[in-house]
Amino acid sequence: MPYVALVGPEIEENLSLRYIASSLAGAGYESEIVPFNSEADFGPALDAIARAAEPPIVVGISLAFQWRARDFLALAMALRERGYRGHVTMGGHFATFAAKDILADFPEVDSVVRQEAEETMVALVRAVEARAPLDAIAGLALRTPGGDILMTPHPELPDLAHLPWPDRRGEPAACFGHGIAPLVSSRGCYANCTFCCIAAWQEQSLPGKRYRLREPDAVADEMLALKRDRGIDIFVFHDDNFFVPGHKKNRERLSALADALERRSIGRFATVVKARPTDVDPEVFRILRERLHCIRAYIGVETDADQGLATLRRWSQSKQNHRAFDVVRRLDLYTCFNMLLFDPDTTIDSLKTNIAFMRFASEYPSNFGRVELYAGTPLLARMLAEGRCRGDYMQYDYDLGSADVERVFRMSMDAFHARNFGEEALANSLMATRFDLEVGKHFHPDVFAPSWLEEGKELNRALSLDTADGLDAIVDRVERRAPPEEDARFVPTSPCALRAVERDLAARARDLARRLQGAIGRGQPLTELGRDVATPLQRSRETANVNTLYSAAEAE
Ligand code: B12
Ligand code: SF4
Repeated sequence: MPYVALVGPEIEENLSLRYIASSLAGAGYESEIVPFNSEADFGPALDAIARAAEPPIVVGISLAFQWRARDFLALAMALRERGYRGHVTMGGHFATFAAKDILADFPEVDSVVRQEAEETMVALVRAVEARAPLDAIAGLALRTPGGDILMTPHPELPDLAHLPWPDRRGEPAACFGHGIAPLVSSRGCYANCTFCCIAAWQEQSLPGKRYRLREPDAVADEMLALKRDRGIDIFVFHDDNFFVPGHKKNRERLSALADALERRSIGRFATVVKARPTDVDPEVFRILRERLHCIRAYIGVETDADQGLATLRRWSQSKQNHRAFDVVRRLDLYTCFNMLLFDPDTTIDSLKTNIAFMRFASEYPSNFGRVELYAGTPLLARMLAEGRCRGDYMQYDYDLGSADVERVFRMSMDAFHARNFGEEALANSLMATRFDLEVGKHFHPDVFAPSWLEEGKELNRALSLDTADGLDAIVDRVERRAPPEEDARFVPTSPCALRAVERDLAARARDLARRLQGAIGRGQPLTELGRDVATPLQRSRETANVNTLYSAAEAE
């Protein structure tokens, strides 16, 4: 029986692969999902395909995360080295935008499936099985016999109303025994931020609109099935943006979903969503909180500085950021956010504004970093045009707008990398503790002590304020023109001082999670995993290197 191997990160149920798997199943093809989450999975992933009793007819490799592209390309190389002779294809955002370069540089890869892939992948597998030509299939990038790269026509987007639900094989994640599932009620986002590959990708298919929706009843049907068949209580909406433009439309859409769930008597459940600050309207969020039982809304603040809002084309203003947090505070809704402190135009003043915002919202978990230049984005195009990029299509690097800001960036990454992006990054694990608390409060109010939530907020506040203090101290040092050669010995942000704060807060968080678990008396807290659901497992190492992984494979 011909089958397809689908390789990608399975940090949680990977909807990209699982939507493709269910479409393949609908066409009569089995698939194997091969997780490749980190370097440690390289050998097992390779073996799963290269040592299979029967090789898959097609290997589909996900290149949704650009920072992992080298790892996945290394896998394609190692597969060929091990003698795999079937068709190797790639897909996802990065693969779509870099299709020509990938096919030109990696002969191991036969094709790239561009854009949303459910239907193209079925057509591709059918054609490979029948040994039929591939150039009649829309949505592909191919190498011609002459070595040129052929882009077949842009594909039709799949009709969300008719796509089979994602394949849910395997055990679901859980928090205190409450099953967790990711799902989507839409694809795309109406906004058009300069740094966002989602907007750039959707713009290719639906110019000017950039999103499409599923009907509330269809979403409610999927949620009910997940609840009944898999014991899911917590629904994590991975929609790029759970909201549509216009508060009235959002009120109607959210109410329609809540009504549909009530009609189905779904019982107790909770949701997790993502919003832009401009989506946060008191009435929309009241419905979200009270009727869709939202226990966490990520709010994409990204920047509060007028300069950053313009550079990133956020279509939002500082007052809207502040208003959004006033609304969630009034609703006592758990929120988290990221700050893109560093972008190509960042000034010292923008840094100060953004650090002040971290203080303003300090009881909510946050993280900060630099804007990366993702393939396909207007920001990358601008930086290339300005001659400011280093590296190549695989990963572009750049210097910030001024030497002072660059110095602040270097010092803050040295100081805060472990806290923000390390293996046990406290910025992530405290989000998990806060999630545990919200799950306890929502599902177990009878045993939940309100003081625990205050303790949780205090932990978040302590971390945010410590980070803000450190960043302010760095900015101050740079503004005072203190000697750069002594930056590494700067005491307020020395690893020793920062790690001591982190150890203390981590111990308090574990203690809090243990007390919570003792009271609830079932399942495990997410704190034990060290990360929240849907919280980016930040890159723990610099981008892995093709040669390192590839030689590891050769050595086996
Ligand atoms: C869920 C999610 C996660 C989950 C990961 C879940 C998992 N896979 O295990 C979590 C929360 C852990 C996560 C983490 C991160 N994420 Co994330 N994440 C998403 C999100 C919101 C949804 C993905 C999804 O499931 N969509 C629904 C499915 C159905 O759509 P899809 O993924 O587009 O899949 C379709 C096509 O892309 C294509 N396709 C995809 N894969 C494949 C494979 C093959 C073989 C083929 C043929 C086609 C194909 O076909 C699919 C079906 O139509 C996306 C946004 C987005 N729209 O993709 C960001 C996104 C992918 N994440 C992003 C980033 C940056 C990260 C982090 C690096 C953030 C950080 N700073 O730490 C981390 C990295 C994690 C890691 N360790 O690698 C960026 C990637 C940008 C880029 N070009 O690299 C995105 C696009 C968000 C953004 N605004 O920029 N993320
Ligand atoms: S709001 Fe978020 S998802 Fe939408 S375009 Fe901007 S960064 Fe992308």
